[in-house]
Amino acid sequence: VPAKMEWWYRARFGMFIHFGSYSHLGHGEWAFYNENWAKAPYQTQVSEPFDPADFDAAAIAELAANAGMKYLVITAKHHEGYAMWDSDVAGFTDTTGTRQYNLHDYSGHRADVLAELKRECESRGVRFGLYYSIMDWSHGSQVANHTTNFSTMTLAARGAYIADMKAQLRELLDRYDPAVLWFDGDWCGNPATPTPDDWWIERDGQDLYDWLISRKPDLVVNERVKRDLGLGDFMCPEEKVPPAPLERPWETCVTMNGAWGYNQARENSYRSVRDLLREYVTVVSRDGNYLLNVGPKGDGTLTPGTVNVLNGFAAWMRTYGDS
Ligand code: JFZ
Repeated sequence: VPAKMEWWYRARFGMFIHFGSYSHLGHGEWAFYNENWAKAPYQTQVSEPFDPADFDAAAIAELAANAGMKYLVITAKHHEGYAMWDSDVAGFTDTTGTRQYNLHDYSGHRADVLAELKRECESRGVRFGLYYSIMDWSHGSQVANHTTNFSTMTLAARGAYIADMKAQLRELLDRYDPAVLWFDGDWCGNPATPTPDDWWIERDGQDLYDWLISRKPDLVVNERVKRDLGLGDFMCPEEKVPPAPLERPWETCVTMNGAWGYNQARENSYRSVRDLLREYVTVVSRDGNYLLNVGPKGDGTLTPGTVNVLNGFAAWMRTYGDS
């Protein structure tokens, strides 16, 4: 693997965290979409009460480190567009256009949870990464049909959106210096029958990757910087374990209980520690990385099921893991 990925390749095991203003709804990270996001008052009803007052970065980092996780990727922004940092990029306001749609300006939460978590991770030798959704249901260019449908955007609208997105990514790189940027949310509905006009899909993905690397040469980026085109530094099959090593470095991301964002209905559906450990060992035996997801509740606390799994990995690692 390229020199910049040596640490990532040896790490093998990371923690994924889906945490955002959807978390206090308890319906997973697509709660906004399912609750008909386009209704403006909805945003106020839903995001206002989000207050991760009990988010304990040290406790989370400690559980990750003890479980043998060598890196962590947390949602800086998921599809609904709520930024988990104090973003100043004008284009990302709430649907009424009056406030920046983020943890600081919209919900009035003072703490910088991403900075806290980065500090607690790195002091324990756990590298810090960020998930960023290319789709943003709050951005003016998309809120109408609350999905990124680049194929229906005008060239000007797409250019403006990409400029806003790069401005937010610049904030994340400058303020949190992430080791990994994990993208999702496609550039469009991937037009079913691409036309010669769709040449831009690949160009924008490659352009974004090149722009990121020019700013941070050792940044590790997943292929979903533009999905299915083999871009980025590693492949990310989701909830799937390939039968054999893949042609490029790869990482599979999995949930403990079928939910990425906290979903109250899945609280009795955790996979056993044994099952998850077997999957972890299988992934590593096929030369892959294993990104195991945690979905904190709205107040920032972890569920008992989550803590049980992480402690189970820690017990196994004490016996079989490498230091
Ligand atoms: C995406 C998100 O929509 C989801 O909310 C979560 O963040 C997950 C990690 O990523 O969901 C996907 C993305 C890609 C595939 C499936 C679900 N895929 O390629 O099969």
